[in-house]
Amino acid sequence: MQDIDTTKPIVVLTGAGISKESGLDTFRDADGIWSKVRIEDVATPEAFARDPDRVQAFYNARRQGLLGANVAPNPAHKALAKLEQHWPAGVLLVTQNIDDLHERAGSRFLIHMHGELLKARCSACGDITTCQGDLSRADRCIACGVSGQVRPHVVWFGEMPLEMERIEDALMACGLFISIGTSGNVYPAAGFVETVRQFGTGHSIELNLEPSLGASAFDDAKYGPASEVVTAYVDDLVAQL
Ligand code: BV8
Repeated sequence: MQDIDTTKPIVVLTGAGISKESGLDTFRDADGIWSKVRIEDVATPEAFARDPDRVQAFYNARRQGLLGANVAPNPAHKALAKLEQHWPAGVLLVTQNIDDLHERAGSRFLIHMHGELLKARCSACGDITTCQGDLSRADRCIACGVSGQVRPHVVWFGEMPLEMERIEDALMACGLFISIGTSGNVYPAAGFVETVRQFGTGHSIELNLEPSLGASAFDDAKYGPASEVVTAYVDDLVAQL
């Protein structure tokens, strides 16, 4: 176990792989979401302008799936909440995921850089509200009263991810960068490890089912299901304190 500077904060990046054992599909595994529907048809602003009903239906189905009885945080989500409680210099959890499993597991210092499935946003006034039901073009914004402009509060391809400046500052200041359950396909998240290497001083490790596209950029790696690998790694980190 590499000695990690316990006086510096940790930055964690998660992707769809951490939620797989909770029953949520990933994107690029063989049975993943993008094997069933095209990004261009459901996850771009152009798709929403062209066919809003189809895009709303895609996110409505995922929202109801997330709220289903059999979807709950797994040991990997819980291990990250435990790390946040114990690490003296703090943990910033940056997730590409739009589910709320990190919150349900107890993580508090969290950035959803690609938005949140359980929130809606008005394109007319920017108002953000919680959303547990279905969205449709008939919805009217409660803040500005405009209808037909309420969309999922989700970052689509071609849109700027959220809180990038705060994330980059944290990457440069951290003593440890942990990337979990992400294939390294999607930027700018896939470039975070390079930010740490070039501008930071942190040790970087990938915890994944298999090597990601960016595997060679990491100082270290452990492969296996997140519920096992993340739990074991967090236990080792906390044992150093
Ligand atoms: C932007 C929300 C610019 C929607 C998503 C270079 C630089 C900058 C941009 C680009 C660039 N090159 C290309 C781009 C454009 C694009 C991009 O990256 N395209 C890719 C496809 C090439 N990026 C963008 O458009 C981004 N925006 O750059 O804006 C800009 C600048 C100025 C002004 C305006 C704009 C926005 C990207 C965000 C898109 N939204 N999600 C939704 O969820 O529906 S991305 C989507 O992919 C999800 O968020 C997902 O999380 C994310 C990444 O996927 P992963 O999480 O990695 O999931 P994946 O299935 O791929 O992998 C799962 C991994 O888990 C696998 O490795 C697997 O082995 C592992 N695993 C499986 N089971 C387990 C496991 N691991 C552990 N345990 C297990 N049990």
